[in-house]
Amino acid sequence: MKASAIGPSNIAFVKYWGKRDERLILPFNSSLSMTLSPYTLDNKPFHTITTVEFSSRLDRDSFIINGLEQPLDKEHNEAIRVIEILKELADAKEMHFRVESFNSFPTAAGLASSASGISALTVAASKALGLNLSRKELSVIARQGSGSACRSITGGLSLWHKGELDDGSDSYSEELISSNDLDLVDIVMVLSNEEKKIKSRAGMKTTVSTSRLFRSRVDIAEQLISEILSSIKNKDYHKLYELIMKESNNFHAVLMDTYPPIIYLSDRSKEVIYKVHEINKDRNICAYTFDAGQNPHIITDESNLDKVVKLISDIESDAVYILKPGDGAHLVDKSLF
Ligand code: 2P0
Repeated sequence: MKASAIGPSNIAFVKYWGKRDERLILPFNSSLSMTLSPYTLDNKPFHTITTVEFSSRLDRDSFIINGLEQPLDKEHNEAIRVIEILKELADAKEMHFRVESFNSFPTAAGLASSASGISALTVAASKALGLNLSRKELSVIARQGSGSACRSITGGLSLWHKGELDDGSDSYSEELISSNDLDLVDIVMVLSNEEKKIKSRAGMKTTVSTSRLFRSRVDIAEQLISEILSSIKNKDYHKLYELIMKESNNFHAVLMDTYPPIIYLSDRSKEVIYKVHEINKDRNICAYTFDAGQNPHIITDESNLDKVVKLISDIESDAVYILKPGDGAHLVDKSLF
């Protein structure tokens, strides 16, 4: 009863921020993201790989990330929640687990490590327990570990339907356009490996209870998603990049409107914003978008990739990862133990 899976990261074009149900992780608004390839263009790994074993012979639960045993406390309840749900489904409550996970990109720097980690865990653990779940079912379970993880269960352009039902069964991610049919690229610039000061989970809770601007974000989300989808389908990249940048700016404005304010962008992030607008002065050929961290994702398309890479090369950064769209979390043969 052992299986391994790779979980990819994803970058949201319309972001998730704020829960209408904290326990089931049900969002106020639907969100739209691009799942990222697990390897960069120059073949560097950019994903989480996780091996899970369940056995009644194990005498305790253990959870190892990047070689370090983790305390099984509140800090890691996202993973434990997913395991508990799956054990209950498989009627395997008495079994202990061993989980080993390896993250190949900087964690907690706003690079969606919970999305890759929880999606890999959900796929590996369900297989290890002998469950044969659909993408939709896997997505509903991953969501209950960490919201954005449900979007890494599916690939390409994925829409997390916010859903209406109280039990969350209609709040899941759906792949709208497969990775092969998207010619977008994400250039991830690591300006800093520093851990963010405010975790997303706590931050979004404060936003919901204190920000007056938050409501307007929720009100425009569905409309924005359909505009972004049309611009992708029509290959109207000039429009797409404008919509992506405006959405990122709106998100960070709502963070600033949170009380006390949440400020993820650094002076260096702002330099990137100005630089991108300079690059785009005649026509938009790329967009910046920032998650809960200072590191920019520069979105462009294959025809403009070389040009954009060259134009941003004078911005100092610790690392640059160029990622195409990829598939959702999937099983692999390789095992970590
Ligand atoms: C997103 N983020 O849509 C947004 C943009 C961060 C900024 O989803 O509490 O780690 O585990 O559901 O999924 C980060 O939130 O939060 C996130 P939980 P999660 O990608």
